[in-house]
This record gives sequence, structure tokens and C-alpha cells, in this order.
Amino acid sequence: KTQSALPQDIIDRENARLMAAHMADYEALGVRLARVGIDIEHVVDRLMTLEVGIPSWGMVSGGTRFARFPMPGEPTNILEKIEDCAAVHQVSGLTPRISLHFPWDKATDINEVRDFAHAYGMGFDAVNSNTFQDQPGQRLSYKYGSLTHSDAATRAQAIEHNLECIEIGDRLGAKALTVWIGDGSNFAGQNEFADTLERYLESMKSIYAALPHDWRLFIEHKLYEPAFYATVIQDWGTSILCAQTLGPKAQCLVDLGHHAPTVNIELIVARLAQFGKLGGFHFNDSKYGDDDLDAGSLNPFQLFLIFNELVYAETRAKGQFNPAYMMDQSHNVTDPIESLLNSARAIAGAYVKALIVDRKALKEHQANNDVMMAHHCLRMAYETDVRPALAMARLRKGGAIDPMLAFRATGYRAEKAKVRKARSAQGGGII
Ligand code: PSV
Ligand code: MN
Ligand code: MN
Repeated sequence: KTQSALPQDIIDRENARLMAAHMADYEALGVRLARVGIDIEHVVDRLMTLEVGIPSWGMVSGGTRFARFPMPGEPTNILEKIEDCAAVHQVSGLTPRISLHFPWDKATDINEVRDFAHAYGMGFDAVNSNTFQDQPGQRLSYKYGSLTHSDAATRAQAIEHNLECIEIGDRLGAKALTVWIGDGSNFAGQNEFADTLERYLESMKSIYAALPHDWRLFIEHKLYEPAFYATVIQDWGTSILCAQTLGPKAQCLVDLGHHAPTVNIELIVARLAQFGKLGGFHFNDSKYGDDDLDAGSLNPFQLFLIFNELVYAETRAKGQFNPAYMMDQSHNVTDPIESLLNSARAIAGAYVKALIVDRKALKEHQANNDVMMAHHCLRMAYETDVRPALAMARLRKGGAIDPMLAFRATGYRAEKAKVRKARSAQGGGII
């Protein structure tokens, strides 16, 4: 029997309280969608296949480089993080896997971590390596880079760490490694653009060679930070060039916060998908840079347009389409569990809205160059209140009609505050 993080009887009680209104709303949405030829049951079935990974590093208050404000009851170790992830999944029905980050999540007993997660019905998403910080006792410093460092021994150390991540991930049942490096330069002249990229490719070739046959290697690009003049893997162009150079298992990972403010991210998504190089996502939202705010909390239309591309790409790919959906958020002023629920809802909502786009009509409008009606097609889907479909998918997975209310009703965090030691308020934030 699967272990529950949250008391299921309280979730059931909350569901019972909301059931009549939910059923009425669901029926109304069904009638509305039927009018435009869409079967709501089909939509809910598709939604029930959507799965989004949770970042282990997002389970605690992340903080900024100025301060971190830990909340009472936040997890103090990897097992407690998994327990909180299970709580998110229990009410949302959307997040059955956790994405670990090493060495942050390094545990002495990997089997214990795996078994603990499995007991809660949780699995493992892509594992992440970290060569953007020095760890206590580390032999060689990453101050001037890691996989692209001018010194071969430092590069070898960074490669070795990635190989260890693969090995741990393999034991956990993960199927991908995500590599994000902060390598670059802060001053013109600090290093040569071509030389650092060449060294990156050399290093990544060794990592690629160590991948198990059914694994993928995700290359995560980011415009800037911590390198403020030039970053080695700065955009999707460099990312896809590297992925193509490395081979079929290498793909690009799109973190929504890693682009210049005016960049058209949905266009990038379409391009990567068209060439079989869309590995996955780190969902979040931002106003300025790599803010790591809740997905869809600022720009839900952009999130919808991204899913609109994903749904279209799926129809084009004919079964060959399998991006890994994960979140990458930092929660500074909210309860991480609640923020992840907030994002899960936004992601699922964007997906459903993309599913109900009348694609046949859209194609006709496009063929006729009827610009306004083509756009209108998207708007009609986007402006539909799809919450009852989301609630039904959750309910059928044993989750909550309203995850936020159900989670609050359990009093989970207050309970945990009694048993978990508050972590030190010291220390900077997580990148
Ligand atoms: C870098 O900003 C990033 O988005 C990468 O995914 C890292 O692994 C993560 O944040 C670390 O917080
Ligand atoms: Mn990321
Ligand atoms: Mn980031």
C-alpha cells in the first residue's frame, strides 16, 4: 500500500464539500466544449497523462543572495523533501517525480532514498549536476569555470562529478542528466569564446559517452549570471549546436527564466521540437531575469502559447515526442508546497487550453490568411475557464478538487513545524 504524506480523510472531506458545485461546473464546461465539437472526457483523459517533475531545491525557502527566510516546518533533509513532494502530488495528481540536484541531495544511502520515494509512490526525474559552486573540501575550484576551465585537471574533476550524477541517477531510476554550467566571463578578454566552447564540447563528449543506453543528456542554456559579460551556453542556438554535435541523446532544456526579456520563447520551443532537440523544460515565471517565480503567475498567456506549440509539435511528431516537464522555482515568501501547487495548476491549465484550440479551424484561417480569426481561435481557447476539467483530472487520480484549500485544511506545515528542526537563517540563496 502506498504511504500518504497528507491525511486522505481530510482531502476526501474537502472534496465532498465541493463536489456538488464541481459536478455542476464540469457539466457546464462539457456542454460548452461539446458546442464546438470537443469531448470533455477526451480532454480530461489527455490531461491525466501530463506529468511534471518537482525540483528538490525548490522544497525549501530559496532566498536570494541577500537573505534567506526559512519557514517553520520546512524539510531539513532529502527524505523530508521527498515527503513534501509526495504531498504536492497527493493533492495535485500531477507531480509523481522529483528532480534531484547533486551534491546538494547527496545521501549516504541511495537505496534508502529510492525506497522511501517509492513507498510514497514517487519516482525520480532528471538528475542535475552542480559545478557552479565549490563544495567544502573540493580539490580544485570552479571560480574560473568547470567543464570549460582552462586547466585540464579542473575539467576532469567536473566531468567526474557528472559521471557520479549519472551513476546515482541510474540507481534511482532517473533517465536523464541536466547540465547547467555558470561558465563564462565577466570581462572582455577574460577568455576566448571559441576556446571555451571547444573545451565544453570535449568535456561533454566524455559525459555523453557514459550515458546508459536509455538516458538523455539535457543541455540547459542561460543568458547570463553568474557570468555577466559572456556565458558559454548562453542561448538555444549554442545549445542546439552542442546537442547536434554530441548526438541523438543530447537535447536542449528550456528554462523559461533564462532568456532575454523580449525573446519569443514559444518560437524557440517550436524550433527545437521541429528538429527533435526539445529535451525538456524548467517551468517558472519571471518579470526581469531568472526570477524563478511560480509558473504562469505573471505571464499565463506565454505559458499557454508554449503549450500551444507543444500540442502542435506532438501532432507533427507522430509518437516521437517526449519532452521532460519539470519546474524550477525558488520560493522566497510563500510555502514551497503551495507555490508548487500554484504552478502545477497553471501548467495543467495551459495544457488544457492548448488542447481545446480548434486546430482544424485554425488551419483554415491560416490557409485563408484570415489573421484575426486565426488569432481569435487561440483567444477563445485561452479565455475558456477550464478549471472544472483540471479538478476532474485530479479527482480521478485521487487528488483534490481544490488542492490549495485541501492542503491548507490538513494543517500539514504546522504539524511539520513541531517535528522538523528550523534550519539556520544564515547563508545566501540558492541560484
Ligand atoms: C540555473 O539558474 C538553474 O536554472 C539551473 O537549472 C540550476 O540547476 C538551478 O537553477 C539551480 O538553482
Ligand atoms: Mn533551471
Ligand atoms: Mn535558473
